[in-house]
Amino acid sequence: MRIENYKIDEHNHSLLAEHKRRFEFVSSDINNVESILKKLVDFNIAIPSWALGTGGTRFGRFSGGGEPGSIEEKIEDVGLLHALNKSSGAISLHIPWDIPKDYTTIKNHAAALGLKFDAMNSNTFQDQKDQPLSYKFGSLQHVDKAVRQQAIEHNIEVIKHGVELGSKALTVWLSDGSCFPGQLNFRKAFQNTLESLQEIYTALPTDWKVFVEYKAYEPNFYSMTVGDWAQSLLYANKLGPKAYTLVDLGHHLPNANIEQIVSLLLMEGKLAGFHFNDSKYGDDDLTAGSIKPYQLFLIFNELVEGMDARGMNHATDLGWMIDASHNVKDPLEDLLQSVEAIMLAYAQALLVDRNKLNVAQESNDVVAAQEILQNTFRTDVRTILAEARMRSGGALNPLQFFRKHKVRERLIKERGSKTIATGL
Ligand SMILES: [Mn+2]
Repeated sequence: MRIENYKIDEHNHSLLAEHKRRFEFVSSDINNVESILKKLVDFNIAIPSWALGTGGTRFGRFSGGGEPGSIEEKIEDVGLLHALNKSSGAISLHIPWDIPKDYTTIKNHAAALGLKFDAMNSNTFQDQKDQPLSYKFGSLQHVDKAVRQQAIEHNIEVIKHGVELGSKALTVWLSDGSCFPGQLNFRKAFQNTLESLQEIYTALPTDWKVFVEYKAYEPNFYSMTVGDWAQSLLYANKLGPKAYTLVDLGHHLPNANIEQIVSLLLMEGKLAGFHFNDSKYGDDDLTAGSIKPYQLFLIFNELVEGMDARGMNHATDLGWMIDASHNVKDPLEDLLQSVEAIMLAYAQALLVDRNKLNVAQESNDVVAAQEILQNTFRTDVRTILAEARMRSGGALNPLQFFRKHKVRERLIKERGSKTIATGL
């Protein structure tokens, strides 16, 4: 299904008077509101193909209706999100879950909805049907060269699919590691992984990047071979200038200072970008900003500061993606909430008075520094974001539109109530 533009216009018209009143009130306190609006208009967050269906836990999965059953329908769903919020203009595909049959058709389909192809994701964390060798004891780290070779070839195949679609990056997340002490020789596991990554790196086109994603634990519970940002950075530095460290917010040990990690990776020019989600305990994959919105703001505060220090383009120089899973919510509603939360954190970070903060830091004025950040965080910028959305042709209130116009009901009517999205 497609959302008709006139319906968005009608929706915006019905909310316009109230929106204008709020926008004028809030923007009167902000001196650079036009430049902030421009940055918000430019900023987009990619949607991963696997977040469009209901996720699950190891205890079960409760599918909703109207889930996308094919790559075409997944692209269509991201198109719906993008039509409403104008900030979801890219999809991130996962191989082998999303192998395109005909590149041209898929590319045209995405382009018609204003979508690009973000980073491609490989999968060596599970065995596929008819796969000759198993990844039970790892993939790129495996003690058997033949298993490593199979995983290398898979990653190279993912790059080839991405080249056809116009993607520019490969994200490698490995579940490699060990579950018990003594199972692995850490050094050999690292060296095997590095050698394997080097072969993949060699296959990268000149204008491509490889993102090395780390994770502290799960599915391996004693050691992970790319377990934290230090290990990822070791690989990225040894691989070369096209390799970067990818931060997934849920992949840290509890209470890690992610904003500091981000700041230092940016300083080193090695930050790839983000997988946004939120968590209370571990890799919970909850809606971005739903548990720790202040942390999300502090991360964006470092991102904006660090990118500006290096003269980077906020919208295009890093990879921005959601990596979440929705066990009890409508996935599309959940994604609208996540994108909103990310954009709000970004908007607030743009509002931070950097000069004042710098003065407070240089004079050890701890109270003033804290006040600057907290006052900004407590500024309600929802109407600024709504204004940016409306100017781009999106809806003033995407979630309200989604419900009022019964988008999910229409998808169920088209696709049926028993569809199950491929992937996790
Ligand atoms: Mn991730």
